[in-house]
Amino acid sequence: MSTWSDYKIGRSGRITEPMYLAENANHYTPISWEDAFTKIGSKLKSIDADDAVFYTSGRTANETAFLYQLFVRAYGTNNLPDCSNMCHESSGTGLGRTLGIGKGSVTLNDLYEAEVVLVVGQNPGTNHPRMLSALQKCKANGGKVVHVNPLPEVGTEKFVDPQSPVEILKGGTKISDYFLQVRVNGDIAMLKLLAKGLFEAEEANPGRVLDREFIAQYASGFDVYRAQLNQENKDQLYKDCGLTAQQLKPVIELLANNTKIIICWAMGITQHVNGVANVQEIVNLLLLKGAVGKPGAGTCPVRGHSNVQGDRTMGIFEKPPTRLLDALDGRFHFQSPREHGYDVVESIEAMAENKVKFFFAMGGNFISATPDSAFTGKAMQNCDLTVQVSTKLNRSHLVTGKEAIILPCLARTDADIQQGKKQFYTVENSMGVVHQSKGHRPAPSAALKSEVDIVCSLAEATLSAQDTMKWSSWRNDYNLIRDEIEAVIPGFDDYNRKVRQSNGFHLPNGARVRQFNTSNGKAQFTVNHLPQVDPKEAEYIMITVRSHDQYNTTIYGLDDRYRGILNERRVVMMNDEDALERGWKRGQVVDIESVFRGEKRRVERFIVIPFNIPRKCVATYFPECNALVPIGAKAHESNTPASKFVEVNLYASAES
Ligand SMILES: Nc1nc2c(c(=O)[nH]1)N[C@H]1C(S)=C(S)[C@@H](COP(=O)(O)OP(=O)(O)OC[C@H]3O[C@@H](n4cnc5c(=O)[nH]c(N)nc54)[C@H](O)[C@@H]3O)O[C@H]1N2
Ligand SMILES: Nc1nc2c(c(=O)[nH]1)N[C@H]1C(S)=C(S)[C@@H](COP(=O)(O)OP(=O)(O)OC[C@H]3O[C@@H](n4cnc5c(=O)[nH]c(N)nc54)[C@H](O)[C@@H]3O)O[C@H]1N2
Ligand SMILES: [Mo]
Repeated sequence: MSTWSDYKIGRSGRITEPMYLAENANHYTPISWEDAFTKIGSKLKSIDADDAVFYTSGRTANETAFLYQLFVRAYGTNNLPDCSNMCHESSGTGLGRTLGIGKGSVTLNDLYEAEVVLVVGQNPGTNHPRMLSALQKCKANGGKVVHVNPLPEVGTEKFVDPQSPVEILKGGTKISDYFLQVRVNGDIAMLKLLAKGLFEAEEANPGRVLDREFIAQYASGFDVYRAQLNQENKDQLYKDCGLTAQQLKPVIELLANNTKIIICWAMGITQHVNGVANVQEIVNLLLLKGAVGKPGAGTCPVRGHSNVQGDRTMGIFEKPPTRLLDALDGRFHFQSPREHGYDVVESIEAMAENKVKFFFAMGGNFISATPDSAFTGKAMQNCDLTVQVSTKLNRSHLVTGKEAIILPCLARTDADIQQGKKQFYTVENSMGVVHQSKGHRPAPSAALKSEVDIVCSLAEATLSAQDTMKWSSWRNDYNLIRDEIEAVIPGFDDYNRKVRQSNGFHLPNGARVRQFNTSNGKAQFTVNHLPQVDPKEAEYIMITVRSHDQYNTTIYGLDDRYRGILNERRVVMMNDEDALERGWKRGQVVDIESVFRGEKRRVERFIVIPFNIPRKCVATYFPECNALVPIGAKAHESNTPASKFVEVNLYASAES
């Protein structure tokens, strides 16, 4: 199977029994559930807790996530990296510092009501199609949408609501009113220009543009922020963002003349070395307008996996707040570890240094999703035992530790019946709404276990029995797990009742009501310096993006219909003139080499597609180009791999 493409692996169906790969073996063989847990438990009991790493992807439901982090901490470590580390960690860090909560502040209603929505570094047409209906509703109410992206993402340009016959006849609505084709990583420069524009408008119209009352009452750091903004040179800012005064003018007017403003963003903002600063600069702009904590306004980091936000709320975090640990200790009578654990990049680095003996993945595809594929693959092979809880087969089952186990689990669409009773799970969406999730499809095999069951068995095989931890009852009745969550995690009062309401319930959100849980109780303006935009060591800046027919590392098809790229994923989208300059036409075969602090990484035989993208910027697909993303290129503070800023050279491939 190692020779198969990811596409083929992903299409090979589900496995229904646990599989074991012995040391030096080249095939997996079936193993009983009991033997699998015995092997895992005895390994865990034989090593230091901090030599084990427990990864989580973002599909894991609240109930599983809560029990999983409880088990891991009772075992003795905070090594709980998750896909968030590669995704919205920069948002969590930047928002936590400035607004006191690491999540967005808006609800769906706010989006409908907003007068202006900026969609920055996000491709909703492909990745969040349901959000287009919300934007369409916003526009029907008179709102305007501004799209900020190096690529003219077509889904945002034209959207046909499949539910509406009238829409289908009209050929759809244009979602974005303005498109700002920013250079890769030009967002801070652009945001500063927009802010400068607002200050100028305020001078012309004193008291009409900035929300002075909000700034005085709720914010701090305004004077320092303004003084630094004054120092910025406009010509430099225009050069860095690649936009003109003419392009920015109408957007500045929109922002100046309206007060209900929402900024949405995703990976184009977070996956940069300066990802946290990007988020903070977004907050600055909103604060100037008092556009936080009122209807129709606020922050909207648009999430990926269905429960990535809930997992964090449940305590899947390598840097847990003391409040959570104290609550766990109080409820379950043990001493949780206080030292921070490894995040994703730190886990890989620790593996490379032979410090990790055991790796466990609750879902996901660690090997393909992480940066620096060759380095990460080698690092993983240093582990003694690696275990994957999975619904589908993927590359992570083939690049493993010396021994490996696959534990197949029920998917969230499968009916989950324990002791004759149908169970349901709960998840939290991007807007902080907790609701039920229940599978209906009959499970492909009666031998499959639920994720909750797997965690309980893992705990029983590893921990000595403790009467505070009722693994055998929890696995049979998920209501009992929700009672534990209610006792430990704030905001879940009356959980079992409230989550049975038809639309679930909203978790408390300080920023939404202008209670800023920061060091001084105020929203913080921050000073963010201009980041690197030009390549220093190579010729181009590469971004890695998703196509229409994939869900992260699962490739459903080889077409990217919105971008008009068919039947091929090993492509480099490059600026027409840049291509012309090299004498290359569509179809030219090239090798891509990334350069980082003198280190070089290379992938071969990619096809050039001349494209509408700023000069010296190129785009490739994730995960095909993860081999080029250096493990050392990561965001300050959030440690998120900088997969949207890789310096690369392109070379015509040698004929073969
Ligand atoms: N169909 C589908 N849906 C998905 C996923 C999927 O793989 N497939 N993945 C899910 C997950 S986990 C996530 S996190 C989300 C991801 O959703 P997105 O963040 O929309 O996904 P990406 O393809 O990474 O696209 C990032 C966008 O940022 C732009 N961009 C890149 N660099 C910059 C920059 O420097 N500045 C600006 N302004 N823009 C930039 C790119 O051109 C691209 O349009 O989608 C989720 N939904
Ligand atoms: N270069 C580059 N790298 C990136 C990104 C990028 O934009 N560019 N994006 C990053 C982002 S935003 C993210 S979120 C990560 C994604 O990282 P991951 O979450 O690790 O990767 P996925 O591809 O979403 O994982 C898919 C696998 O999850 C398993 N799975 C699916 N559903 C379930 C379930 O219900 N239970 C269990 N146990 N398993 C299940 C299946 O086996 C499937 O093969 O990748 C990151 N990596
Ligand atoms: Mo993500």
